[in-house]
Amino acid sequence: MTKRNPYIILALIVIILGGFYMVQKNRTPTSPVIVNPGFEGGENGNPLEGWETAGVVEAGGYESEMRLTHPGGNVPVESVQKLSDISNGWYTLKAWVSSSGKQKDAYIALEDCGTEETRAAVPIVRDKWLQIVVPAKVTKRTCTISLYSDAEEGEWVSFDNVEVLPGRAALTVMGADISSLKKSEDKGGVYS
Ligand SMILES: [Ca+2]
Repeated sequence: MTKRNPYIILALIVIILGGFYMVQKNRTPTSPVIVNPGFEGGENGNPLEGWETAGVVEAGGYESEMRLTHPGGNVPVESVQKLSDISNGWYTLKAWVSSSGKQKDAYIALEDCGTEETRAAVPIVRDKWLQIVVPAKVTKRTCTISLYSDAEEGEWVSFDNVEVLPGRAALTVMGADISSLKKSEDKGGVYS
């Protein structure tokens, strides 16, 4: 045992901790936790747990029991859920959507993320589930998921299986207008 050993051990500890720090720093952000992302109900039995919404939960979800539905009416309906304490960086919001096909306006959005709000329109396709996606860059460690629809009485827009994943989706149909979505659907295209 020479007296240099303590220094060697100290140097090793510094190297190991430094490496650990680098790994932590460069780690890809994890997926933010969304409460009740599929509207199958929370632990307390509230079917809308986690969401601030004037929508309703009803049967007939995407590959599941339940879905969130925005009924049409005099005022638009918005459902939101705020994600707090997330790492800054790019995220992509994904949701399965379906509608009566006559909405005036409907979209999924990421807002209040520190950058400009981004949206993806719910395609005008009747009674068919489609997955739409939209990315946003988070710069203030929070971001709000918004599901929005404006439709006449008797019409409806549904949402299910909401996800937010780290990374930026690279999609050609992203933000495309409805006519091009319809065209790409006719060609057998998918939206995610
Ligand atoms: Ca569901």
